[in-house]
Amino acid sequence: MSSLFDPVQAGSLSLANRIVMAPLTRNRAPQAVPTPLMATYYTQRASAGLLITEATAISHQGQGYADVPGLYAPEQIAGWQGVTAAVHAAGGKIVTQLWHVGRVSHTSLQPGGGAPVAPSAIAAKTKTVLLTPEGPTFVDTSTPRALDIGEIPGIVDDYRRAALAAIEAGFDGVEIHAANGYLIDQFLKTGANQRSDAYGGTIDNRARLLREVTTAITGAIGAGKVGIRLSPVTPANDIVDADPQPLFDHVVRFLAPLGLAYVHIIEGSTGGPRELPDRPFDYAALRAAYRDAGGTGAWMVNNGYDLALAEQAVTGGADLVAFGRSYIANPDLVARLRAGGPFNKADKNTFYGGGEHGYTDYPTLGA
Ligand code: 8OZ
Repeated sequence: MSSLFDPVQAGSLSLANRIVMAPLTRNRAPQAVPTPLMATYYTQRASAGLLITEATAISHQGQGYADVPGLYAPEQIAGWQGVTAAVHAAGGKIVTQLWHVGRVSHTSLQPGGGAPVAPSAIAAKTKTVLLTPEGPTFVDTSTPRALDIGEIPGIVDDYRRAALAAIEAGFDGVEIHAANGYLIDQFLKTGANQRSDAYGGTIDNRARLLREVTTAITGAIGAGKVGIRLSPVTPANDIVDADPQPLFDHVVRFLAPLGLAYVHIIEGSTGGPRELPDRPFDYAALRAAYRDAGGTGAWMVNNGYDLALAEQAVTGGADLVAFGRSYIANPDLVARLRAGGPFNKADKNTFYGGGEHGYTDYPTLGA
């Protein structure tokens, strides 16, 4: 029987164990350029089977928060090269999470101070983070404008170019961020998508952007280097779908034959409850649909896992378990899980923005 500490193959990625550092937004990349401090942070965590970077904007338009990194300009690629080289020197594997926020943005972060873009002109009742001299400040997101259908090929191409930039930057692969109420999830779900063209209405139409982005990226860098993150029922960023089970059944049946490295599922409410009474979802059925359709990628689960729950998931057939807040506070999480603890507690006050404190100064075992 597999254990959390056994090696596993995920597409072209040979991973030393099944413990994954989940993508975590930390807002420490001024001008969207990754820094040497970020290289230190990721390298401290390189004993994970896989590191997934914080969400990384594929374009200026795709950015929705202050000081999150990008992957569309030469200086950003150079910054990421510093990160990947250091992680690889420490024996780690690292993919980057490709991100377009869609409507979850603010005019002050958009090119020319324009409105954020979305499937439909419906504002998300959610906040974004701007950094002020007083520190991180949460503000309402701006009302978006609906994308013209003629703009969508350009966005798909931004994803493709960002995937190529990721390879140039030395990443082992990419994760498509199709979760948490950002652009791809906005297209998928009825709460944000009221289009009447080929990108709205039916499940097939609402999943079109996801299919186009995935196809463009796998065509550019090879499916074995590509993972995707989905969150069928999270209410994060004010997203909702009227009937998520058939929607995500469609999505995983599309993904199955592609030969992806992995499918990454957020169970329940991102960073919150794993079960939502008003949003039931059958994750076992979702995995069965993926396998039934021939999907051979690793199945990665996430949200609120501790050691016992993670071991239980792996025993039950999950291939990888992603840890978020535990990875903020425990750079040596693999060693701590092996030892059965103890675990440092993450300090919420230093999640978003700032410097070394609460970032690279969490102690390792025995330190
Ligand atoms: C927390 C703060 C800002 C962004 C996500 C990228 O939820 C995020 C995010 C999380 O996927």
